[in-house]
Amino acid sequence: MPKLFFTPTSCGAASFIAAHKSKLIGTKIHAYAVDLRSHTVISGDKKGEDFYKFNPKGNVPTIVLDDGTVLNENAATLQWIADQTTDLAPAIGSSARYLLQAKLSYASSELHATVGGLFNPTLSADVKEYLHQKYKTKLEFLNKELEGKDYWVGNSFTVADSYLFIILSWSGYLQVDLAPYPNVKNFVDRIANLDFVKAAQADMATYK
Ligand SMILES: N[C@@H](CCC(=O)N[C@@H](CS)C(=O)NCC(=O)O)C(=O)O
Repeated sequence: MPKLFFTPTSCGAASFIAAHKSKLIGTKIHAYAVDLRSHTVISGDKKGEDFYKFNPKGNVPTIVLDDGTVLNENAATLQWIADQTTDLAPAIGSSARYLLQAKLSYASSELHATVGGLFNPTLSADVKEYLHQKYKTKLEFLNKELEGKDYWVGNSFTVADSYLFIILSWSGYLQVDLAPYPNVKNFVDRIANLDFVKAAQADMATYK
């Protein structure tokens, strides 16, 4: 069975939440929690193993397919998960599917890269301020994009929502107030309150 390596609050959680929603965890995907400080697997039959053994980059999400292929990068892992089922992404080849790919690329290369940088405790004040300003610009853009919308692409939850939700959920930890961006704040609150998201988060907490 393919293996998904994740942590409950990092971007790896986006893959877990999507896979859990579609009941893939335990049926088509075996999930393993990782400690990203020590790069060690901390759950299941791989507990205690060096995570670099599975992914030389040492980051999550990682999916190891049955043929040994190591899939990294949210844009790829999330689409692989979406393609194991029918309810997490628009059909392959449709305009909406390309839109989803564009959103995943934006989330990864622009949003995640900006917000992720703010977790570095050694940032100089200048760089920190630069990244905060950059994040504000992205939030202003997203606030317009999400106006009148429940989901980022189309009318139902997709893997793009899972990824966007996780990245935005780091705002509290980084002391970035989302109140000035009401459509963004409503998006985060709405996704956080979906039953299947709460169920996935509760399940992730049991992996130890
Ligand atoms: N470029 C990757 C970034 C993935 C990434 O930054 N993962 C973080 C967690 S959010 C991680 O595993 N960091 C630990 C490490 O790199 O050692 C993507 O777009 O998916």
